[in-house]
Amino acid sequence: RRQKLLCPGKSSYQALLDSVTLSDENVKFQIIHEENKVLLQVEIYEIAGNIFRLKIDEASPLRARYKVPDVLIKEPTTQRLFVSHKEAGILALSSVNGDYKLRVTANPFQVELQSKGETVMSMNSNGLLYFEHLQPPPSDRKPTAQNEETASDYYKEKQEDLGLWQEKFGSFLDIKAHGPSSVGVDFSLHGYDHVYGIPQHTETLLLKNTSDGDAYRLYNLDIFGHKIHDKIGIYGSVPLLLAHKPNRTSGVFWLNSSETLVDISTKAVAEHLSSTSAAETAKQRAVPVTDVRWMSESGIIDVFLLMGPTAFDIFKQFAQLTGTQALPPLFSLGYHQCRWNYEDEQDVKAVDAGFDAHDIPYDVIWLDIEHTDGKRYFTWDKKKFQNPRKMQEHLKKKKRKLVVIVDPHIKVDPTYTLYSQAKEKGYFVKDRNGQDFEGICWSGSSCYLDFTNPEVRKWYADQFAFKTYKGSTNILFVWNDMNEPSVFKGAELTMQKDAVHYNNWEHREVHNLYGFYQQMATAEGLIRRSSGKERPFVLTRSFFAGSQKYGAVWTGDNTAEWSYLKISIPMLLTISLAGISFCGADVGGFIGDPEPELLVRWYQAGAYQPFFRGHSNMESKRREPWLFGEKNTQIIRKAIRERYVLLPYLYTLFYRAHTAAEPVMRPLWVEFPEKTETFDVEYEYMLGNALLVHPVTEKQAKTVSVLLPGSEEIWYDFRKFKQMEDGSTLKIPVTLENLPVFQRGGTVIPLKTTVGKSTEWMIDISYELHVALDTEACAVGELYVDDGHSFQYLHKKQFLYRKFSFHNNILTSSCADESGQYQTSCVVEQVIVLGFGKQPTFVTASSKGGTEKEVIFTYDTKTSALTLGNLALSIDADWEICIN
Ligand code: MIG
Repeated sequence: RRQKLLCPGKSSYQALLDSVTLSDENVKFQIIHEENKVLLQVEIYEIAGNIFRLKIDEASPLRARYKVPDVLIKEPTTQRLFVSHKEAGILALSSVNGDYKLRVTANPFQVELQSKGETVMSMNSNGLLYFEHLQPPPSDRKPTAQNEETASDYYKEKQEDLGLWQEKFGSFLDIKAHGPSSVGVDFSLHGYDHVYGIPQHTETLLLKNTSDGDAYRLYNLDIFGHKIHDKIGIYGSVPLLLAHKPNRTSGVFWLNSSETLVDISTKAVAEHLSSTSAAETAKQRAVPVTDVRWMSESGIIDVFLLMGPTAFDIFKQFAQLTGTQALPPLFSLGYHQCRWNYEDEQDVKAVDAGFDAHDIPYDVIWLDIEHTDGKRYFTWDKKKFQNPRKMQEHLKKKKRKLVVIVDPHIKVDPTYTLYSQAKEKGYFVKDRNGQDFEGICWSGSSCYLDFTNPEVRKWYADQFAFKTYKGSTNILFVWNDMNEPSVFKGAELTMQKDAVHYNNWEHREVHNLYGFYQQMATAEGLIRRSSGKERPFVLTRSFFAGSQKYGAVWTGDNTAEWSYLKISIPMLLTISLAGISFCGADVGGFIGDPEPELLVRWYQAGAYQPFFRGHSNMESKRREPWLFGEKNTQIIRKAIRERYVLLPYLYTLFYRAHTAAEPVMRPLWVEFPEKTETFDVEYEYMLGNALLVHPVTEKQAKTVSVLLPGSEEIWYDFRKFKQMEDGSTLKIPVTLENLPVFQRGGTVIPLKTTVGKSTEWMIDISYELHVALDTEACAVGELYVDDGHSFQYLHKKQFLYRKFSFHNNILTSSCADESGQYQTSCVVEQVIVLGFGKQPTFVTASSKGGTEKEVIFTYDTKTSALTLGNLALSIDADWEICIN
């Protein structure tokens, strides 16, 4: 509210350019507010890799302000900025290579960032910088005799209106120990009218103008039955915004973990021309500008300007700061079967057997909160789960895994070791009076572990040791829920902002980081229980920038309605753009009961999304895939099997996400950055660079309109292999059986030739390559293989990274990374070349150093698909197939 009182106009801040100091690290100067005369320190950094960082803090604050720790993976490497020009009121800085210019204007204070002469962004150009300096609490102020009364009256009034020192939220009173401390500023993104990112909202991919409504809110909340098309924050947040135009993508990363609002407005302005002769002025065009105003309740201004210039550069830049996606264990890319709750050991066994009986592959069965002894996490319900180890041994024999839920609230119960230990060690978040904060959650009266404390995280991680976590085995993995944190009977069902964490920071400062820290500690615990050998799998509901390092996220409690299936696509794309590739939505919809058609459609969509889990609420009817009649079972089986066949491609994409920060699931515009018609497409997407997926999200759809972008592209039906007609938007007929998926010409997709009961049953199954030719009759693709579960790929370089390329009618398999080695007897059994011009006369295959052999082939003249069979070419060897 206080930030919002400030309207666009001339800023009251002035830069004191006499105070400029330059070092290898940064450029520093002070700015002053005209009225309150408080000095702020500005620091500008250039970070290697086309990133600029701008920090604004008080020059001498009453006490230190919160600076988000642990999100940046390291202190960024800075480069020296140079003063390229100085005149009265202007400081012009230049990057080492001269590509970037920063122009600081003194009065009013503004910063403009240019790349090779093009103004890309500016800061405070609307004058919305507003930085509340810390003040002594009112009682400490020494009123002078004359102003005593008026001052306190004034104070009271202001206070009530604007919540300076305390605020009421329903029956909850938030006492702000350190008073007002909000920060905010505006950025103008020049030439942009498409902006994306800042998850998590149930909103469109393209961010909307907020001028006549609510701002996008970043405040992690557990909102049961949340609505669609709402800008209220749910569960997780990543304060990264991307802006895109045909020749450039930029990013703004606002590193602040307190409640944050983002206002967006796009307008057209006259093109900014440096020389303004009459002739040129006449030529001026209207160009768009998007203004993005960030406002946070607390902390400092610490913002990273990611200069791209491509979307893939932005992903790399963000990953350079916050890390890349953890490489998931292969099993976690399989299908997950969850429910609140699988009741007991018999139920688990029966569901597990059901998958075999119905010939449906799956990897993981999940246990929700009811598996515990009275919601005491790390324990088991003694009646329902009498022998959890035995149950896990059973699953292990079937080469499957178990995931159990571990929430952050700890039941107040002195006989519960976790509680009594944490209590004794002082590991809980405190209330404003210094007592352990008590809230209500699943376990009744509960305390909340203070994960912001590194010692608590270490202790928590130790709880996952096999010896400590009774009944756990090495096939047990973890799910962190309720970690916004969710506090029943708390303001907005979360923790009071005046609760107190480690080092005396108020909850308001760290709120959006709470879930991030729990997942960090959990992942650490799973790594440590295996003495550093095994990759963890941890699913979290709440997240922040950097959560990708620790595992997967899901979109929380969606509803079993068509509109939620539909919105899950832009929601997952947005999360993916924000660095978190491993994401998914509850298949079927958590709340309610999907009609069978919706369930089927959801399985088909989920099979082509990064994290694939069926889940349902306690009140929902049972929903195992075989409960909806033979026909639906068969279609769901087919969808899940397609997922398993696709795993080599998906795993390779995750390797790219892990090593090169490329999102697994990506909006079309990322792959087709110059095709403006893709910029707002959100109901279809690319899986890697090769597959275009268009889930069916309409009831009883007979056709779907699919945009196949790029006039110079060739697209193929992924299953029928035939080339699609030209023309960018096609009406594709659909039946319940099929989900429209297309392979892009110029790509090679590695698949498995068949499926097994789970990923572990599939290790030795041979591969199949789908080589889709482009207009030049070329294609390239990759395959990444390792043991699928350990860190040996990292420590011992035990992996295979292969490259396939098709050129001049020769398909070659070569090594894409000589540093990796991995023993496997797996072979490529079959190759299908899509869009092959004519029936070949003969085909030969030869391994490097081996003999040439003739290859059996079939050619389909209708589809132009050439199938090469019985190849038996090792995946770890170099070979060639020549088609004559
Ligand atoms: O408020 O643990 O989003 O997946 O099944 C409900 C029970 C608490 C919310 C999660 C949901 C989970 C449920 N939890």
